[in-house]
Amino acid sequence: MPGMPFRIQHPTLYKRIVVSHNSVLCLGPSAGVGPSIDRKRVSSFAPSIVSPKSKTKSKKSSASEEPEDFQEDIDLKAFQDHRVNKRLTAEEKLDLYTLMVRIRRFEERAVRGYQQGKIGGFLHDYIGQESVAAGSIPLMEGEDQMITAYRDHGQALAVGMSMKECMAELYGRHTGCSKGKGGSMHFFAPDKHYWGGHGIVGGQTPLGAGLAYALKYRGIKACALCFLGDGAVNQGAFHESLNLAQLFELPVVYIIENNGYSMGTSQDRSSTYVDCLAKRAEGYNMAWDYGNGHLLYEVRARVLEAMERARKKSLPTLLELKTYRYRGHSIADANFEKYRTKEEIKRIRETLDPIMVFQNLLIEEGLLDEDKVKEIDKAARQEALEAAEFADQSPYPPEEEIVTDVYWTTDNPGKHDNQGRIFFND
Ligand SMILES: Cc1ncc(C[n+]2csc(CCOP(=O)(O)OP(=O)(O)O)c2C)c(N)n1
Ligand SMILES: [Mg+2]
Repeated sequence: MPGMPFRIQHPTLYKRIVVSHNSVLCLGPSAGVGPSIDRKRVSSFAPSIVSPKSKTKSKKSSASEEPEDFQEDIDLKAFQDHRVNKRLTAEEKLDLYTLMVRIRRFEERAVRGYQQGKIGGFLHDYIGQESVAAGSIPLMEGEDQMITAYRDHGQALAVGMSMKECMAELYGRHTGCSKGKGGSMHFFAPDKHYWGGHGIVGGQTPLGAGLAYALKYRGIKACALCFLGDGAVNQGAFHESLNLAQLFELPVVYIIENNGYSMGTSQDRSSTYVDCLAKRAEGYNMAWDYGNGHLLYEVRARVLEAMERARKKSLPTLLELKTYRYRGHSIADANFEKYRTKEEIKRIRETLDPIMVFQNLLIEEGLLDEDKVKEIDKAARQEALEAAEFADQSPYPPEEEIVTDVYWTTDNPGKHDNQGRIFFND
């Protein structure tokens, strides 16, 4: 609320100038506008200073241009010593690595199913972005909740949904997590505090505020994670959500998974911004942060700080994590090398692949070796294969189910009046 100190984190991923460890650079709103800024501290664990990438209006870029975002000197070990990572046991670290490998092998198997004509509709894969789900979701505890957009498979596996129920959903089978009626974009598992899977760009952002509102209303100390893409930041609903989240001081963490593209449109062509997208939070007097989403340790550190702000102080945060998708917007996007260069994709794969980076760190930490890497990979491939076989052999939803699970009130007659009264007359 007014007067609240900001916690400002300068973009740390691209155009990095390493000056010294733990030195920081603060940014405030343009001189003369905006509320006062606490310039004392960015973050005790910020590894380096970065030079600002100032930009006030959109610039057209074509696939032939050298993207300015990807020429860096990145500290791949950043945040290794942050308390949230230091407290991890060897087993837990291996679990996080395994989760990323499982997500990738699941997605690859799903792509194959799509190409074989076994999966209809859309299929948006998460390959390249695994560290965001694996770095954030396992930090959920107690009554924490989460919600995301249609690129939802990684988060689903991260909350503990099985490959079988996820793959069956992709195949449109009744054994799927949404009974085969949701498909790729509409995974659901409320019992695991996973509230979807939403196909309308930005549509999940007011719902994310709603989850946080419900927690606060009921006096529960927990937070809601709400993931969105870089393309969703220009939706009106998102800005209404930010306004209400700060106004009501809701315990919500908005995580922009900035993979650089909205379908075939680059961030530069679709958004005006200064430095980064998360800085828009200043317009709502909201805390914000920005980081390298390729690095699992960094994701954990930044997400934890935002979750603690939500849980302990009931305050929202807008956190942007820079990430990348290697394949097309969906598997039907055959032109994914047309709106960006092959070199760009290759460079990210070779230098920042989240699984490769974490694998190297764990090898260095003495927790992984070649045999263990192969073993984890083999198990993940086998699990994905078995999930595809399970999906293939599962039945389609019965005809009579075509009208169920559309409106909650139709499936639960008589209960809606009750719900309404509880909410509005309390
Ligand atoms: C309200 C709305 N407008 C347009 C679309 C079509 N659409 C689907 S995905 C997408 C791009 C979103 O990109 P981004 O938010 O960056 O997510 P990403 O696909 O990169 O994960 C668009 C425009 C939609 N689903 N909903
Ligand atoms: Mg995007």
